[in-house]
Amino acid sequence: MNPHLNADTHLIADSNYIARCRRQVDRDGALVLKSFFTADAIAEVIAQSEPHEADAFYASSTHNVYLTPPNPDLAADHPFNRQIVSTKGLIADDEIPEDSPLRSVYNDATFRSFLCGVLGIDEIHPYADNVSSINVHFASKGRELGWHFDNSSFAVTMLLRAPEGGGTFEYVPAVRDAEAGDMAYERVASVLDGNEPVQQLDFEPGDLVLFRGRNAMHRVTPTEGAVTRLLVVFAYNDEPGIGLSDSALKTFYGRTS
Ligand SMILES: O=C(O)CCC(=O)C(=O)O
Ligand SMILES: [Fe+2]
Repeated sequence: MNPHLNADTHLIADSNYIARCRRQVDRDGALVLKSFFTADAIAEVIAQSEPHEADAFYASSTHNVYLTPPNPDLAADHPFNRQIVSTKGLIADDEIPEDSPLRSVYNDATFRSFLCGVLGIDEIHPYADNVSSINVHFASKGRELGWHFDNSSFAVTMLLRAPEGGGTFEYVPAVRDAEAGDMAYERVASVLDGNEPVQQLDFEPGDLVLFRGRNAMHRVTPTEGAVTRLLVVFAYNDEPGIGLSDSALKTFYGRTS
């Protein structure tokens, strides 16, 4: 069993436990497993990550909620083109040390088959590029992640350090059905204009969060206070050989390799 996980409370190899987690993700679109990572693992990852805050990449541009380039045939204030500000920074997979507990968990066969079982997928693979698989996000005072839909159907995250205030994960479930090609322009505008009720997902450092972010619109509010919010994102694909395009790499990482 992986030494960085609290295996006695989270029976990730147990089929009943997996089935229970799966029912919850299917019902809520999200699952929070409290204290999934050990306190030692969190402390070690913070110690390895903090010195890299100065090297973090901060995208200088804005984005739409779909994380795609704008469509010049539509008006600037069309929901497809409305520009969102995100100011958080990140360090990429190739900046995460080989001996990081994050790599040990990301690559763990039992953890991967747990994710497959919970998400109802047959296969799970890392990204084929060298930056996307494991990322650490930094949000110091005033920095935020604006409203968006994820490109991937699911996200796996772990908070390393909570800020004093702000840094709240807010979402509106089932805004669209991306698989059916639904762009949900009216509802997107309504969320951006603050006219939809918003839910909050509460999680603490060390909790594992699974979230279906392709159809739920979500954001993280600006950090308040002097403590930087630190969060890990584990990104996977359900097919092998998928990497981000050079233009996406430039946008999200500021470099292509
Ligand atoms: O920071 C978070 O809690 C969520 C991150 C997120 O939504 C993303 O990376 O797409
Ligand atoms: Fe997201």
